[in-house]
Amino acid sequence: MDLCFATNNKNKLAEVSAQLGGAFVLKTLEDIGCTDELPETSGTIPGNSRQKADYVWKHFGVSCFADDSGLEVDALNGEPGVDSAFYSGSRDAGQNIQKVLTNLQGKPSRKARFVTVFTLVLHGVEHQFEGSINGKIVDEPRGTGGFGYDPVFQPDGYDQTFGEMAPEEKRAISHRSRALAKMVAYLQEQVNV
Ligand code: ITT
Repeated sequence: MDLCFATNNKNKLAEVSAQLGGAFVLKTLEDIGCTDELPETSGTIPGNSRQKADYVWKHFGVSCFADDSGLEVDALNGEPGVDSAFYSGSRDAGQNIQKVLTNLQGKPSRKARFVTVFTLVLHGVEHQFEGSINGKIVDEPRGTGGFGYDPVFQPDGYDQTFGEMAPEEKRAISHRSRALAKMVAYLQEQVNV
């Protein structure tokens, strides 16, 4: 079946399409003729995820899902959290990482987690699926893989940051893949794919 992934983030699209395999035909916003900026004004990750999926369903009538994600750092009271994309005031990953590292200077804890909330709107019926992974913020960026904060996030139990991992290694354990696995299990119960 066709499902639109309501994202403008090419890295999210690549990670999700690699994991979905052939079971669903993934449509992009471009495929459905959506060039609008999707709303993200709720102030929470689940709320923004819902806003993006609802917008596509209401305006385009297409079954779809959205991903809102963020990095939550304990010593920064959960920042950057819902503000992860624009933490430094720009989308530049290097500047966002630098702000996290600067704000963490002198803090005893470097514990953090990545969180993803998917909102699926299937023929108008909405469900949410969450995935997360715990880890820590390393002292300096390491690796060139992934995107966003991946070079400074080292998952618990691993020596490498997400930025140092191969795409399939990140995919095996990531917040996004955990949320996606829950959504795919739900979809397989609902529809004959
Ligand atoms: P869409 O809203 O179009 O999906 P976006 O990039 O604006 O794309 P978010 O609002 O969810 O997505 O912003 C989350 C930000 O958190 C994202 O821009 C990255 O900087 C960061 N992020 C999300 N997932 C990540 C991951 O798997 N690895 C590293 N950083 C991630």
